[in-house]
Amino acid sequence: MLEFLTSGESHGKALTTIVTGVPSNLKISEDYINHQLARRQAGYGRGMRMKIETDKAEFLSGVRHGKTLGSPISMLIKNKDWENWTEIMSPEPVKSKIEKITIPRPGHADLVGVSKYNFDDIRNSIDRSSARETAARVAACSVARKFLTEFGIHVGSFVESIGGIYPKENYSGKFLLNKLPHNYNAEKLNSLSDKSSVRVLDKNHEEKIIGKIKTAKKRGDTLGGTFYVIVTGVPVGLGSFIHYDTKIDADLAHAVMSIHAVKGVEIGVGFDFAEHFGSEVHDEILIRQNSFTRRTNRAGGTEGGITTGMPIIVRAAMKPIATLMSPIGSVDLSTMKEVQARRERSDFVAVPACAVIAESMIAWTIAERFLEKFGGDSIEETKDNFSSYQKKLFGRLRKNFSR
Ligand code: EPS
Repeated sequence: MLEFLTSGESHGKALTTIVTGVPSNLKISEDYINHQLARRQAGYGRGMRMKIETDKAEFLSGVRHGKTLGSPISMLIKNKDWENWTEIMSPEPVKSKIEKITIPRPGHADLVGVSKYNFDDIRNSIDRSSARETAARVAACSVARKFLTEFGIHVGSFVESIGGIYPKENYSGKFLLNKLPHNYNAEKLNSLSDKSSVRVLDKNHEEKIIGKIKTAKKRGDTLGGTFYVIVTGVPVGLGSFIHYDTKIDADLAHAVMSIHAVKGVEIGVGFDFAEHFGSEVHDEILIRQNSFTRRTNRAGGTEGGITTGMPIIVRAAMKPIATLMSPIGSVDLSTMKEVQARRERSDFVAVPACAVIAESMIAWTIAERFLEKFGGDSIEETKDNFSSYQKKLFGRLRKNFSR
């Protein structure tokens, strides 16, 4: 079973992750992981912290001479900012008096964190609830992403809107209406979106969004947005309808909703399904080149909690960052009086980064279900199992149903 854990506080010494269940002999390098980490750090509207950090993962175990060993893969990502926080975040008690944070930011985990864990300093809550943790997630999930590429499965994303600014062209429609070449590789999306400072697909749209972010900055305010993640090359049959916790659409929603500040997730046309006749939205089944395909892909690549073989299409909404330079109302827990919320260094917009994190979490989810179905202790064994299934799939059904 594929599993990962992360550890680390935002201003602690480092972030770490342990990834288990990866078959042996998968080719992987620190450069591959670091490329994904750099993508997570980018985006117009991020704050000062991203100028301090250049996230780099270092393998501590599980990889030898560029290949996985099948043993737990552990990685370390140092926080460069740690040198400015050695006293405040010291694991040992310190002599100097550390000022406690007593005013929670609405929308952040500050108040719920101190309530739940019985803290006397909001710092204890801030540091683990920070989206900095997603650097460790991206490192872990990049192993899954690399694994998937061995099977022709690719993950890409783009930002659809920031602050309510949408593109003129309905890009997502291309995926939902299945207007792409048969062998479309979703990574092509990244070669376009990564060129944009807000990870959108056209220049005009980018300019409008940057204008809106500048307005937000001037107001001391923040913005959220929506993005798409697309996965191509997914085989038929990942996930299952057998139980509530085996459905891959539920897994995908969980994976994306677990990302900081994500408040909505849709698969395929999502909420739009609710507004149409069934005949207008379900994807007709066709036979092409000895396999099944669909005229459209409004279901977003899943039916009955199982992948259909069409691209997976996930859309999600991220709320605006909670830290506001022009704060809204809160309460000072040291006086129990109503005051303005505390300012704290933060981002103005992190939707482009969020899309990269969602790509990573989705790659993880697909890899989990892929390994559950095809197994294998080595990548060679997984490949044998996979290719035998793929080869026989259509013929088996034809035989089963032949009269
Ligand atoms: C982040 C690091 C954080 C924030 C951001 C994400 O660093 P710092 O708190 O030192 O500025 O920039 O986290 C948040 C917006 C948040 O609300 O927690 C990162 O590495 O992605």
